[in-house]
Amino acid sequence: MFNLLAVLLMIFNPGDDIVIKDQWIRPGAEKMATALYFTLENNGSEADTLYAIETDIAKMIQIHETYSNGDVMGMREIGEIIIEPESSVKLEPGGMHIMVMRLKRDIKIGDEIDFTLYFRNADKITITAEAKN
Ligand SMILES: [Cu+2]
Repeated sequence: MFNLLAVLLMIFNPGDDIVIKDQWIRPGAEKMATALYFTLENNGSEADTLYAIETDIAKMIQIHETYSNGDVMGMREIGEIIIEPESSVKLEPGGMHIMVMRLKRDIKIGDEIDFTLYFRNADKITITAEAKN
């Protein structure tokens, strides 16, 4: 019975298929915007999707990508990030990032800011990002 339970837990526990690492946030000023970066690792056998992020530090938060169209560079909102099985996705300057907008207070170098990331399969994962340049 206990063995069966253990097996069921192994099958149904979302576990640590999704790992978030190397998270950091740029410093920013109250009412302005800044960006959060991290690497998403999917060690599971199914794709997962990051679809929302929450934080107490900002009034608005979006998943962004950077694009170039001829000479024009810009960024735009993408609704979600899909992480294929056995692969990783890196959010970095000049690429995908989490846009943290309308800050409620200044973020200074060394500050540690909490974020909650929501995934379709892995449910929610909380991370702490240190502010640095
Ligand atoms: Cu952006």
